[in-house]
Amino acid sequence: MSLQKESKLQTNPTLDGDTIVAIATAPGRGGVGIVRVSGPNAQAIGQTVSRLDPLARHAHFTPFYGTSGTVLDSGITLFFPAPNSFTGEDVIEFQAHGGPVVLDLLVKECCSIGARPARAGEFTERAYLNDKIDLTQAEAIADLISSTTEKAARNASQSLQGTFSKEINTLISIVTELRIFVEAAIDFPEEEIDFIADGRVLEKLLDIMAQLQRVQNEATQGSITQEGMKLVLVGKPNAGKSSLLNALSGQDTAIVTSIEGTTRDSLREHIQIDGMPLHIVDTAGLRDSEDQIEKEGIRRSWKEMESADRILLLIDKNADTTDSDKRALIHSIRNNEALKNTPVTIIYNKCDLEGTEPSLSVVEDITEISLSAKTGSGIHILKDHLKVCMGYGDSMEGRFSARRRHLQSLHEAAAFLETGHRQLTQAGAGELLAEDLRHCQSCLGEITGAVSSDELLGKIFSSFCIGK
Ligand SMILES: Nc1nc2c(ncn2[C@@H]2O[C@H](COP(=O)(O)OP(=O)(O)OP(=O)(O)O)[C@@H](O)[C@H]2O)c(=O)[nH]1
Ligand SMILES: [Mg+2]
Repeated sequence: MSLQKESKLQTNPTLDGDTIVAIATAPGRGGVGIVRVSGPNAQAIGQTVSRLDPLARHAHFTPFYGTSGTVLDSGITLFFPAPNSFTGEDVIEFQAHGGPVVLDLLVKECCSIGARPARAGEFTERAYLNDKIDLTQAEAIADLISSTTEKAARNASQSLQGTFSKEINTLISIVTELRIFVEAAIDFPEEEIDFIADGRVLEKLLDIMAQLQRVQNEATQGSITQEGMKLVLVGKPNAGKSSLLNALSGQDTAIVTSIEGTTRDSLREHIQIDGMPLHIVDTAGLRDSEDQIEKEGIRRSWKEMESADRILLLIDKNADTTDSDKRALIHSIRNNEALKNTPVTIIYNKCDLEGTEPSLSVVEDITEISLSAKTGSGIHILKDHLKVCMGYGDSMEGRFSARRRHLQSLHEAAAFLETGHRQLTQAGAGELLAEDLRHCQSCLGEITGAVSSDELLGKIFSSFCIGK
């Protein structure tokens, strides 16, 4: 067990030997509903409720008894003794009838005889702290449950099986190996000259950099498949933002009229392009307004842009002021501190009015697409462009799911390797390279949870729902 986990077990009040209970199945009515109990009192609770001594991993069909002797329900009692359970602790599962009232009664019963209600994600957190799964696998459970596409579910399942963790652990071990090699050479200076001169370290370092890059590419793919990209449609009133939202989603989601200022509030739609999830936000048109409601709408448009992965800036191709509009809007986006790095694509809408064909060009590093939201012509160009922006290919089946936090850690790990590479090639500084390799190692360790702060763990597990 890692030091971090040991200290967590000692300091976290939730791991002081409490027995926890929650409904593990989705809320609502169903044929079967499961109440799960984990912790040192689980077996005794199982015995009290079922009035028998459950055998390990044996399905007992029993009545479920309340303390007063009344039968609350009947169903299957299952006992998974530690450490061969999901959490690594003694676990009891009651498979009852799936009604909210009967399951609540069972939970209350368990609480009255030695359990307490579980917090969100607490079962998975215990599995992690008891070394049953690592952090990426814990996250994969949440991702699998919340997957919105088949591909996302497949990838999350792969991560849960440990595919992503294996990649990270391989990287950690080759980085560690190289670091030990470099440190040993530093301790024996006469050999240091050798190892730098004969290029073995450089060769190994380049190999690690290439492997990390490959994992980064796959993780990026996995993250897009899982989380999708947030696109925010902005522009002046009547540019056709709502029409574009409808064209992309294939539905009449947003109200479209020829009246400027039709959209007052941000409107969201979740769509897929060939399996790539997209969160599209239609916003209120940007203009100076004295209208209180419109002003608030415009404030929200700017707020939405702050969390965008990409801004689609719509311009009416037939407006007299097309060029100055473009310059003014780009200028106001780039002048906003929070948006200065957010990529922008310019959409010249209403190309049908001109009778021109849809097209794509790159002007001063910004992609400009000419299309018609109304007729749908050129929408496929925009879709292809979005796939390219996100590095998403139909044929590239990501092998595992990943989150933004993982990409961030991989990115930091790669940056340390690059610095280490410079230290080696430009300064021949073995000590500094060793230090960079150490930092790289801990960035990678953060992904699987080998190295992680309490704050990070709190953030990850609190995003789970109760019973997970
Ligand atoms: N000819 C043509 N008209 C379009 C096109 N796109 C939108 N329009 C028209 O332009 C007008 C405004 O469209 P909207 O989609 O409501 O524009 P908006 O940008 O959402 O406007 P606000 O919500 O007021 O900010 C409507 O009359 C649309 O039918 C297009 O590609 N071609
Ligand atoms: Mg609108």
